[in-house]
Parts: sequence; C-alpha cells; structure tokens
Amino acid sequence: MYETILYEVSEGIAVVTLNRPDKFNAFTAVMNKEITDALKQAQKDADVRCIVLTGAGKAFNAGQDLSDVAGGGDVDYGAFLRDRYNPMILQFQKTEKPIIAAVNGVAAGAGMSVALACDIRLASEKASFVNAFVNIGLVPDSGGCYFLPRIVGIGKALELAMTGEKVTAEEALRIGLVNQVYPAESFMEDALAYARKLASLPTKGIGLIKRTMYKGLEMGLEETLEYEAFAQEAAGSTEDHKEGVTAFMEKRAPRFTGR
Ligand code: T3D
Repeated sequence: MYETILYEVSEGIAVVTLNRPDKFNAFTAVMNKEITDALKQAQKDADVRCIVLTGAGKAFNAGQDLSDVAGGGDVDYGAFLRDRYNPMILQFQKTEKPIIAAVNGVAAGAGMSVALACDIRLASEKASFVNAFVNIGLVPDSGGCYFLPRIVGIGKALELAMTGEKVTAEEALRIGLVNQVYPAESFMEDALAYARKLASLPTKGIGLIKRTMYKGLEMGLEETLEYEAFAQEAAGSTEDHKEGVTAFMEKRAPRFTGR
C-alpha cells in the first residue's frame, strides 16, 4: 500500500500512477522511494510483463515539489539527488521489463527526466514537456543530461535545457521525444493497448534488448558485439525463443509466456 502512488497489476501490466493531482504530482521524498519500490516489485513479479507510468489528474509530473526546497540556499542539492533521485532513475534501468511513460499532461523538471528514463514515451495530445530546471537556475538532473541528448540530439537538447521552453505533444513527436501521440479522450485506452502488445511479447528477450541497447550506448563496436553474443546466448535459452521458432515452422502465431 502506497501513500503517493497507485500500483495496480492487470493483464500482465503494472500501472504506476503518480497520485498527488492537486500538486501536479510533484515529487516528494516518499514518492521517490515509492516509485523505486514499485519498480522493484514489478521486476520481481513474473506476472508483470510491461510497466506503465502515468499521472493522476491534469499533469504527468511537475518535478520536485518546490515547497520542499523553497529558499534554495539551505538545501544540499547534491545529497538530495544522491539520496532520492539517483537510486530511482537507476531502478528504471535495472528493471528488465519494458517501461512506458504514458504522459497524460505536463512533464516538467525531474518529471520530464523520468519520462526520458522510460523506454517508450506515449503522449496525450494534451501533454507537454518543460525542461524547467533553467527557470529556477538549476541544471537538468535525474538523468536529463544523459537521456535528452541521446534521444533528441545534442543541439535540440541544449536548446530545450537552456531555454526551458514548453514543447507541445505535436512538436515532441516531430523531434522524436515521444513515440506516439493519441487523442486525449482515449489516451489511457490507447496507452494500455500499446502496453498489452508489449506484454504479449518475449519478456526475457525484451529485457535483454533493453540491457544490451543501453549498454551499447556506452561501449565501442567490439565490446557491443561481444555483449550481443552474451545476450543472445541467454535469449536463445528461453522458452519464448523455442516457441517463436516452432510457431514460425508450424506457420501459426506464437504464444509467448514471458519465460
Ligand atoms: O532539490 C532539488 O530541487 C533538486 C531536484 C530538482 C528536480 C526538479 O524537478 S527541479 C524543477 C522543479 N519543477 C519546476 O520548476 C516546475 C514548476 N512548475 C511549473 O513550471 C509549472 O507549474 C508547470 C509548467 C509544471 C505547469 O504550468 P501550468 O501553468 O499548467 O500550471 P500552474 O498553474 O503553474 O501549476 C498548477 C498547480 O500546480 C499550482 O498550484 P495551485 O496554485 O493551483 O495551488 C502550482 O503551484 C502547482 N505546482 C506546479 N509545479 C509544482 C507545483 N507545486 C509544487 N511544486 C511544483 N514543482
């Protein structure tokens, strides 16, 4: 039972809903911990084959709750990030299942960084992204300086971080910041349909794709080739691999179980 988030599992999908709608779902210390815990729980649960992160109410997430840091000067921001945000962001990577950010409204500051740390971003046409850090004299954190240039390129990343300008859902799709935009009225249905599709695929293979591709961002070709060989050995020993090949040979649709 959580205080600041909702966690529900159904049809192979864990939906994590940030649940402080009157504060635009802004982060508190409790929320940072609860998200980390929910991701660990989803990783452990064999019934979960896809995770969807979304926000209650109008917003996805407005970043750090600024009422916690009002005054600024007395806050040890380094410690704040090391204790609260960095473990949470690392958990997104450690979770070897696909994570979808279902961005229902504005994603600002660390809320935008968290969306970037997800593997897939789906946006409502009412969503927007604000790299709000500069507006309060701060640097993008929570992985913002890592993910943003890798997703949209360094030129666009610097522009968004230096200006703090709002990016609409339409523009986000154009620059590759999101994968799909859906109508506001059907947004969660559309996002869950996307999640159901991912949840029906070979979960272990997808976990290995995630790990190998993120590692590949950090490695040269030779090391990546070696890691691919290692990952393929593991993927090749899964039941889903056998089922995929058998189904192909039998000319039928595969029935993947995530094992
Ligand atoms: O320790 C550290 O701080 C280091 C870690 C930093 C991580 C960070 O995330 S730093 C960046 C923090 N976030 C921001 O600076 C964003 C601040 N918010 C905004 O810029 C805007 O509110 C939005 C762009 C998100 C949305 O704009 P808009 O016009 O749609 O809504 P609004 O009227 O500004 O806000 C609606 C309500 O949400 C409002 O409350 P009220 O007046 O209706 O009672 C507003 O105060 C509240 N709200 C929005 N963002 C935050 C917030 N309350 C607390 N903290 C927030 N971050």
